Amino acid sequence: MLPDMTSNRPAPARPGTLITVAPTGAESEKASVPALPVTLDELTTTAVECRAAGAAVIHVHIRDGRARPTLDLGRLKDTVQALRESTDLIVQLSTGGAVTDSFDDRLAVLEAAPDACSLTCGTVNFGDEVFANPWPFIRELYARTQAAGVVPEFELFDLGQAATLHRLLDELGPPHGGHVHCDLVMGVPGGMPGTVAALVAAVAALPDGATWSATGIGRTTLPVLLGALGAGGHLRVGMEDTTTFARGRPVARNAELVERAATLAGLAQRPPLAPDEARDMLGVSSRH
Ligand code: KMH
Ligand code: ZN
Repeated sequence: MLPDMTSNRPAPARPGTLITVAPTGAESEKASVPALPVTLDELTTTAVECRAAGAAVIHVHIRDGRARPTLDLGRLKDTVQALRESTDLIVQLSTGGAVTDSFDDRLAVLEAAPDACSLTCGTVNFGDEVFANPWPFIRELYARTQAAGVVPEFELFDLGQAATLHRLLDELGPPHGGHVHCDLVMGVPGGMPGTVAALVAAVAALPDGATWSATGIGRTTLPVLLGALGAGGHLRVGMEDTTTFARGRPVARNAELVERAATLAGLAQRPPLAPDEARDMLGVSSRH
């Protein structure tokens, strides 16, 4: 008779799946993607729908009155406030912005006092553009997150960026909240490919004890999502990363991407974490 390999094993401490929704981004144009949420009303409606569908974190890029990407501080503050009033989602502001944003404007994002922010760990070719993140900028941004009490999510677009994350932690110590959480952004033209092989290599390079999510750009969305679930990771989905739900079928609402992720996480026996469970995991204090 075979031994029972399942008895007396501790249950995994965190069996759930953190789902982050990235609803807007800086790259798609409203004129070509009408479902993209660009106004504050559209964003808060999206946030409420995505919360109901299983999201716990919202990764936010905002647009100006003409739907162009902006890092206007007043708008960012209004956005943080409106999202806090309409949902209990963890509000993560992008410090990546658009490839055209200045380092000073990207640093100033923290003044909008979000719960969390993205922090990209290196420069990457970004299609025909360059998403610039030189070491002095990364270091300064990280130091400011520590001073401001904002929890960073370390964005890795390529394998070598894990070395910069280790350097950051070695030189400046742990992030606010004490926990390291990374997001693998895969399939950007110029970054690591959106493949399971690349995902496994990137996860192996992360610091001990770190949690991670992954997102695949465009047609890599589903392979990366399925690979991340299988490898014990968390998920980021949203129209920042893909505007196509299936071949020839545009995304109608961000919430349908969250619903699909939540369904697959449930099938994997790792249902979505609620925002308070996500706060606990990420070290984000409650502001409600
Ligand atoms: N829009 C890209 C240039 C982030 O939000 O921190 C950068 C980006 C990463 O989306
Ligand atoms: Zn972003």
